[in-house]
Amino acid sequence: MGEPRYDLTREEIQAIYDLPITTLVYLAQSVHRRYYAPDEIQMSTLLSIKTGGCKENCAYCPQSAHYETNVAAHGLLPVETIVSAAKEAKENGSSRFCMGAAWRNPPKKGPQFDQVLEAVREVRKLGLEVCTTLGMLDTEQAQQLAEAGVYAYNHNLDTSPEYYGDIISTRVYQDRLDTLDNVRKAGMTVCCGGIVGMGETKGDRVGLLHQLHSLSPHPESVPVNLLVKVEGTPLADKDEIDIFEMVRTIATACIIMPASRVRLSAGRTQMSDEAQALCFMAGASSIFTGEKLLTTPNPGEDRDRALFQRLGLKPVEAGASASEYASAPEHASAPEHARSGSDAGVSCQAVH
Ligand code: SAM
Ligand code: DTB
Ligand code: SF4
Repeated sequence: MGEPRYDLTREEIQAIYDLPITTLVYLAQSVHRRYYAPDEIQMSTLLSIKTGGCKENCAYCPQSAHYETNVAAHGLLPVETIVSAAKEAKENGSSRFCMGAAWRNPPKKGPQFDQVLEAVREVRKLGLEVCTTLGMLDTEQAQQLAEAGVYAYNHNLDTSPEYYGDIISTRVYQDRLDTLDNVRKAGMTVCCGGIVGMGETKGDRVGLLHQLHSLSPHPESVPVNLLVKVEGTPLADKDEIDIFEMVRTIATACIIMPASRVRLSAGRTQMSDEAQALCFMAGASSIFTGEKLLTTPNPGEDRDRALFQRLGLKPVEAGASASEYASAPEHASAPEHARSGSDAGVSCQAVH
């Protein structure tokens, strides 16, 4: 008691995932509202600061140099361009600004990495939480990013260890785990999740959830992406996945990582308003806003504003989530039993 659990087995997580959807969503929502206000959605904005030409061969990714896609590649953006995009994001209600670069790993020390560090310092000054996703990091790079003011580092495990090799062959699962370790040791928070709809089995989705659950501490934020099928990538013609698998993945993530903020990430353009609402009911409490994710379309401010209005949801104010997770005000004000870490236990009792 007192701490979230990290020891649920794959079978136990599978049993949660397989609950009748009514029970699953109810449990996820019950757990979620012990940690977070049920009507608040945190908004992040993405900017691709270096696009295309990536050496990795991630089968879903339009930015891989291994595939011919329509992405307009560009080198690292100037700091001023990044800062003006961050200002606009803040004006549009985002509390977190996430800079993504299509790198296998950022170049070692030198002008490019210095430019990233400068951009981080400048965006931080705007009062936004800074997130970066730049590929694999060594200990020193992680330390430098943390010192420059990076609050969260996004680095996804994407799928189960067993399916990983079918999706990416230019790196291994352990490479990702090593970077996550370096990020933790440098004191940044971890943003780590995956993709649903890549032709994986239900067992693979549960395998990913099990990996995320086993990270101690849990990733503070867990992005769940629905595959955006991009022409030219090997996954362009994958069959549509049943959207309830997305809902189940989100709900299970909320139950087994009770204090983590689960983000309904890529793929919202293909989802109906009703499907998105179901994801919020299943405990998703964060989205990416703006017309574009990194290179693919996103619903945009107008559609999101209309959806929030219909659903009675509101954005978390900029700056308010800077102390997200254990020290967040909503956690501090949660009743003691709610912070006792018994949530996953409650869910499991319901399962067994
Ligand atoms: N290169 C860095 C890396 O791989 O960590 C950072 C950028 S990468 C584009 C960030 C994440 O976006 C990937 O880990 C993947 O989960 C997600 N992603 C990329 N393409 C996607 C797609 N077509 N559909 C859904 N998610 C995607
Ligand atoms: C994450 O899990 N999803 C975001 C963010 N982390 C960096 C990226 C989604 C990218 C979707 C494809 C694209 O727009 O290029
Ligand atoms: Fe490169 Fe990241 Fe795309 Fe993989 S997901 S190809 S590492 S940009």
